[in-house]
Parts: sequence; structure tokens; C-alpha cells
Amino acid sequence: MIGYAFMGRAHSQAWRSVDAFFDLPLEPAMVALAGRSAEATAQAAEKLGWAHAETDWKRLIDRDDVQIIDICTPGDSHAEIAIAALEAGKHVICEKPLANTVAEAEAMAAAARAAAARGARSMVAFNYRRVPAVALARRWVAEGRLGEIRHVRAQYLQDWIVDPEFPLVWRLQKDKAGSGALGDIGAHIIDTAEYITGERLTGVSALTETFVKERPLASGSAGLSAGGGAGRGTVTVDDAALFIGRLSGGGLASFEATRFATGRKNALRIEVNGSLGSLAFDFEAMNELWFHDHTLDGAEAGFRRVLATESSHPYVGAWWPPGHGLGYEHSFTHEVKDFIEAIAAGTAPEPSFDDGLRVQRVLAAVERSAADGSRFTTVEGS
Ligand code: SOE
Repeated sequence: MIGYAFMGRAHSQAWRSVDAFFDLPLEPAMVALAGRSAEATAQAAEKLGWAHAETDWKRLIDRDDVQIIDICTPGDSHAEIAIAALEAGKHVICEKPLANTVAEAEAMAAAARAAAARGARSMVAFNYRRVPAVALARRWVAEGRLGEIRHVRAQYLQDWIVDPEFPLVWRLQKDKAGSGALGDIGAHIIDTAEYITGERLTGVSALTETFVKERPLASGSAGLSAGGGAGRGTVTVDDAALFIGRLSGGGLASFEATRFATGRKNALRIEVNGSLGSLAFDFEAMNELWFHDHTLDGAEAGFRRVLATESSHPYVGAWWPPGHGLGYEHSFTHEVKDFIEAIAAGTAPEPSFDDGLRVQRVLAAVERSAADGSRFTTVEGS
């Protein structure tokens, strides 16, 4: 694994737990962790359960006892690492978004297709697909229980940078992260909407905004973009992105990705309205899926709460009895479980790098639309 911050910790928890809860055809070994600082990486390897620590990620690719490369770094290094690993015949799981640009994502997807021909598997870590309630929503839509999809209403609401004195961390720097809320959390709702509906976004119209233009430099940041006063730097990414879109099945969709929804901590919300019914999910109540069956008599219909904790629900049978619930970390365990099974079966894991490339193209379309602004119609007298 490369990187040991938030995503590295979540992935380590997944690699540590997956074999204890699922019957796998292959047992993962946590061989080596790569990071930039020798001391910090050694400490992280010890704490997170990795046998060795390396300060050069290329060494992981050279090791014969490493068959999988797990990329948990900021987006500016995804392409270089993934392409090198795939060309060396390693299986690759890469954090989202796939890359910082469409060009990088295209190169990664091409390398993944070439590597697949040689038996090397690859996956993008859009973990919310593996929340049982989200996978259940996908199952019900695929079974036709919603009928024709008319609307998707998706939000991903956070508030961790509402304080203007929150420092200029890498997620707020375009050269590291590629974009702001759009690529970080907007990518999740794009993938989740396409996963649940099985449809594709064919066009978008967008607005983006950066509310806080400069922030204190993060500790240890050197030579950041100027523009701020002493010890301050310019924010080079969006704080919020709102966009509407057309779905390939003819429906309409709306998306809101923001880090300024004061009071909302990690509220990935999606509602799907179909001709036969609707689904609604909120990650802040991640074990619940709300379902309205429009085929019932109006006198008794309405949204009802399904607790997605039955053993018949996706993934849940490996864990606890009904009603005990799962958490954020379980979605990562589920994704490495599916990845290992695909490797063993010689099948293509989902979401693929091509799926990740499709999300990257939607992100780029949103940025083009927001930059263009030509369709934004001002209100007379405003
Ligand atoms: C920050 O917005 C973040 O950590 C995202 O990068 C993750 O993908 C998401 O799961 C939680 O929020």
C-alpha cells in the first residue's frame, strides 16, 4: 500500500479484517507500506499492520512478494504509480477519483485494459457502492422495482472547511487534488448515481464557487502558490459544485457537492424517483434505505424504512445479526473482498478504470460548463 493517511488507514483496516469475516479464495498478506518519511512510515506500518516499510513506492513494484498495489495517495500521483504497477503485472486498486485529469485517466484506463489481457486486475475505490443499503438500492432498481427512472437527486454535504482559518491542506490545492469538492466528493455521487441507476450522465450544466479564497499555509507546506499574505496561500480549487444533468434513460438529475453545508458532516444523500416507486439514502444513517412503492394503494403507500442489516442484504451476512449495523470502514472491507474474489476468479473488478475514466469525464464537463457560464441566465433587475 502507498500512503497511510485517512484512506491508508481505512484500507489497512480492510486488509486486516477481510479474511476474518469472509471466506476468501486467496488470503491477503500485508507485506509493505510505502511513504515519504522513513520514520513516520515505519511507525505507520507498525500501527496499521504492514510487515515492511519502504520510502520509495517503486520498491514495492520491484518486490516479488507483492502482487497487489493499493494506491492511497493524493490524485497527483495516481497515474504514475498505477501505470508502473500495471505494466509490472501487479493488480491495482486505486483511490478515487481515478486521476486529476481526463488525460491521466485515459492513460490509466489504457494501461488497465492492456494489463487485464495479461491477467492483472484493477479497480477504483468508490467505496460507497459497497455500503449494503446502496448495493440493495442497486439490486432493487435492477429488478425493475422503480420502473422508469425520472429523477436522481444527489448531494454530498460536508462542513470541515467552513472555518476560514482551516489550513490550506492538499485537498485545497489544484496541483495535488485536481479539483476541490467536485472531484473529492462530487466524484462519489456521480459514481453512486450511475451505479444505482445503471444509467450514464450524458450532459451537465454547472456552477462552482470558492467561498474562502486564501487560507493559512498547512504546517510543513513550503513554497505554496503566492497570493496570500505572510504564511497564507491561495485556494486553487472549488469549495462547492452544483450541477444538473441528463441521464441516458431520459431522466433528469441534480447534484450538490459542498464542503460548506454547515452542520452536515458526511451526508452523502441520494434519492431516485421512478415511475413505480422511489428510494432514498443518507450516509449519516447508512444502515437505512427508504423505499416508496407507488404500486400500493395511496391510502397505505409512502416511504418506509428498510433496515439493511438482514443476512440476505449485500455483505451483511458476514458480520452481525439484524439491527446491529455496520460502519464506514465496512465498505472498504467489502471492496477488498470483491477485489480479491475477482483476482481469484480472473474476472474484471468493478468499478473498473474505464468506469473511473467515465467519472473523470463528467468532472471535466462540469468544470467546462462552470468555466463557460454562458448558459447561466441572469435575472432581470438582480
Ligand atoms: C474528504 O472529503 C473525504 O475524506 C473524501 O476524500 C472521502 O473519499 C470520503 O469518503 C470522506 O470524505
